[in-house]
Amino acid sequence: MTQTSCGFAAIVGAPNAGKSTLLNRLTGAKLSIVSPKAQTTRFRVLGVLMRGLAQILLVDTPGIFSPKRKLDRAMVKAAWTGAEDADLALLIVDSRAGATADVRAIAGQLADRKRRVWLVLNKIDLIERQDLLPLTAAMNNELPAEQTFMVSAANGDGLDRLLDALAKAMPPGPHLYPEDDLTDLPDRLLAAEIVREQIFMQTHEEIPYGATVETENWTERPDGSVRIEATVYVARAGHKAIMIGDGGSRIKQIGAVSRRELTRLLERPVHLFLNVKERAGWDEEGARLRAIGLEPD
Ligand SMILES: Nc1nc2c(ncn2[C@@H]2O[C@H](COP(=O)(O)OP(=O)(O)OP(=O)(O)O)[C@@H](O)[C@H]2O)c(=O)[nH]1
Ligand SMILES: [Mg+2]
Repeated sequence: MTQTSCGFAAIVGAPNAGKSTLLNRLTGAKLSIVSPKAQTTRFRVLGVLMRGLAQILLVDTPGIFSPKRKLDRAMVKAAWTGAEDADLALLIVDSRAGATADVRAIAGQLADRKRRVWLVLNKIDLIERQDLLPLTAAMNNELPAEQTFMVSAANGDGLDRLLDALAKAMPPGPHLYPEDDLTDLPDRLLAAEIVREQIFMQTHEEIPYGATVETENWTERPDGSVRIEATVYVARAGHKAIMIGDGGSRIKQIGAVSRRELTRLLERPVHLFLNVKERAGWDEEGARLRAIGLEPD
């Protein structure tokens, strides 16, 4: 008799390694936001993946770094909880950045925690093949990885092999999610994340790190469209002016691109209203962190 299998694989690593890109590419869906800036992801994002009879539950996590603010501590805690709760941790390494001190430290901690770890060297499209061997050796010095994969989450290289291996590694058992589910991310949170992605793309320096987005109102309209109201909280008065831009140009542009993206993802017309509010210290405020699914300390 054929048997189903199901398990969790957590995608962990330093900020900017390509974890969210990998989740999106493997699931073929936009579940987790991506930007060229570090510390884009703030909470765990689940992707449900079917491969034959195997259900692979992939968990994207925030990058692991030295946390300072309550927000940062909750992000890093969410990453480690993701790794702890999983059957397997995929340690994603940016091949171009190499075996940095930060990556070595994460590897050391995974080894100490005695997690099953697979090493995934990402962004191989950016480096010479001959540089991969020394990197593999350096990383395997830090932790005993069961397997090593060399991939490009951006162009898909090497991902078939990774998927086959993941499917094989899932423990026998019933599927935990319906087969056509893609994620457990609520639409309200997805909408807030899409806006936050545009903030990461369109603002710079400390602005994106000092901002959070919450969906305040969600109204399905009789004509099949949806009206979404979201608040962008910024940490300082100066940030508010930059977020809004000259004559409202910046927030308009953030709204325009977000609306287009949400129309595509939700497959219906979207009316998006963004309101920017100054809220000093939101990043130390339990309620703001819980609003995005984090567990503050
Ligand atoms: N060239 C190339 N770029 C990649 C690849 N994977 C990811 N990127 C880029 O790397 C940047 C960071 O990608 P993310 O997926 O946001 O990285 P992350 O690890 O989720 O980052 P945090 O959420 O901040 O921890 C983005 O600009 C991606 O487009 C890859 O395989 N090749
Ligand atoms: Mg990410």
